[in-house]
Amino acid sequence: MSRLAGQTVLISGASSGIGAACAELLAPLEVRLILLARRTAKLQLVADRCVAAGTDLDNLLLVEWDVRQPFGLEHLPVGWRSIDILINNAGLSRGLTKLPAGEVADWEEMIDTNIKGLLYLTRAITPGMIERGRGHVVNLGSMAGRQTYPAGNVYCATKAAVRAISEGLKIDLLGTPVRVTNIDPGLVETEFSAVRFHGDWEKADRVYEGLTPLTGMDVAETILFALTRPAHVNISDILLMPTAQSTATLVDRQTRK
Ligand code: NDP
Ligand code: 8X3
Repeated sequence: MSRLAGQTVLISGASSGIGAACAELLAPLEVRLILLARRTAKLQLVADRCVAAGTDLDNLLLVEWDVRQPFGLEHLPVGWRSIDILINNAGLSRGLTKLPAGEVADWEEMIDTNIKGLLYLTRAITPGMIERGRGHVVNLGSMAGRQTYPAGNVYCATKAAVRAISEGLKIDLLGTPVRVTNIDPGLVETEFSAVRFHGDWEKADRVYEGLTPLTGMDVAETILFALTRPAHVNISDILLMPTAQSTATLVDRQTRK
């Protein structure tokens, strides 16, 4: 029996990339999975892969939701509201533009998704964790939250905010058994850069050109490690990056031919 058996896990941003990899990795571990995102067709594909990996259909709930909306448990069916693990993964960057030329709409989308979306889910779900005496919140920050890079301005700021929120939540949960983990990856090849460049996949591919980036599954495996430590162990903070990356801007592009 898996250490996580019987636990209910909500993954935001489960339709793609790191969130989808988390769903697939957790699928054979006898958990109940709530997969949340806006694109339901993509969520359905992830759900199909979870079923192929071993999840029972009864243990799978797909939720079409935009995290920029304030969230309440009433948006989940009765029977799915006792969440043990929250993976706050939904997030995005928009644009790579110097601040004086920045698009206000891009800033708002990043701030509303990466900061406020994470806060809404956390506010709705952590009181039940405290009440039931168990829970784990995993927040997807980024190396970008530790090191601001040129034209990264607002995206980097949102990820610095995630880091501060993770620290603050850990402090505020002291005296409860609820755990908090902040995960800061470097370059991960997902839809991330295509979203950043508003669908320009050629430009997106150039971000990962010449190096072997992390995969969504590399990050998911790291999250699983944190989730499966004994109850008295809180993995607070993880920075992981490709071997071919040293800082937000220092990358060796000779490693992938
Ligand atoms: P993807 O673009 O592949 O996945 C992003 C996910 O977030 C999608 O499932 C998307 O679903 C969801 N999402 C975005 N906006 C919303 C919204 N308003 N409401 C609900 N869901 C939303 O990127 P990644 O997997 O790479 O990104 C996952 C997280 O990891 C993000 O927080 C990102 O900042 C972070 N990260 C990524 C790194 C990278 O290099 N890729 C490195 C470090 C951190 P949908 O569009 O269907 O709603
Ligand atoms: C995503 C990593 O360096 O592309 O957070 O911003 S980076």
